[in-house]
Amino acid sequence: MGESKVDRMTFAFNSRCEPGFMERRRVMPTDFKPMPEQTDLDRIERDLQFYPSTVTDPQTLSVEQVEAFNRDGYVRPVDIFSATEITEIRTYFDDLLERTIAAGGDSYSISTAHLKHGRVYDLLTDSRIVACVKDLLGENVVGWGSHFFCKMPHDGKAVAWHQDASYWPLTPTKAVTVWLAIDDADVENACMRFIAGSHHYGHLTFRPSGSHESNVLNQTVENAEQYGEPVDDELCAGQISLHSDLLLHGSDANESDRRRCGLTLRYASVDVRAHLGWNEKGVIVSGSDPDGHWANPSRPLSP
Ligand SMILES: O=C(O)CCC(=O)C(=O)O
Repeated sequence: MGESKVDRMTFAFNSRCEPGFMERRRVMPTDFKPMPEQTDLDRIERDLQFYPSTVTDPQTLSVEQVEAFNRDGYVRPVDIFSATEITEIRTYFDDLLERTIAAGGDSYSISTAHLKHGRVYDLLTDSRIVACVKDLLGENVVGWGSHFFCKMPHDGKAVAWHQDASYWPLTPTKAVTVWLAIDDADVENACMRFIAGSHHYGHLTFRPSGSHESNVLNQTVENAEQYGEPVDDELCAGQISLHSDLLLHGSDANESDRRRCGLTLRYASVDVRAHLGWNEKGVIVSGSDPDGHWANPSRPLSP
């Protein structure tokens, strides 16, 4: 499950309207696996320690929320979309899910969606969401990930306790996940759970998940409660939470009759370096990228 497709750059020559004019256009790779091989990750020297937010004059979050992020590793809940807006987003997602399932995918397989779907790119770059992220990461921010975690009723899938940074070929750990509730998410339909303060422990030991765990991902941190208090990330549709890439989190299987869909949007400070070609995913959503490390792809045309 490597990133070989990503590492192989492909280029196409497209003719333009003017006779005899050939434009050299780069074809952006879009087929990234959410979980690189462990052997590939092990080859990368990563700095996996918590970098607290240094923002002292947040413009959208409060000073207390920034302090809470530094102390607890998360901020929640934050109102973003109105009922009308999130209903439109849900209708869009329902259609995308239908198309995905018809093409052989499932409710967890829509990832790196901002490179394929213009509507998801719009969510990644939404100014209200980015404003919150900037208050944690500072002015220069790249949005590089988008993955729907859609728990269908009784689908039996859990997300074992894990740290996002453990999966990612990024260094240093200055990344934040925004979890946007597409559906209402509560204890009954298996909302995400955090272990408050667990981001202060650095990179924690994990084991590969066993098949009996029906884990959506593939790492499990044992005895998570030893690192802090579990917190239910209950959100109304249209709200977000934001969590550090080192915070332990996960979710149980959805035993209810209600769907629970969330869209994870991943951001990092632009000084974070991406390996395995992941810099190709990064859209500059605020400020600038002085080193030009991130590819900053444009909005995809397809819905
Ligand atoms: O949606 C969930 O239950 C888990 C999401 C998650 O693991 C993540 O944001 O990395």
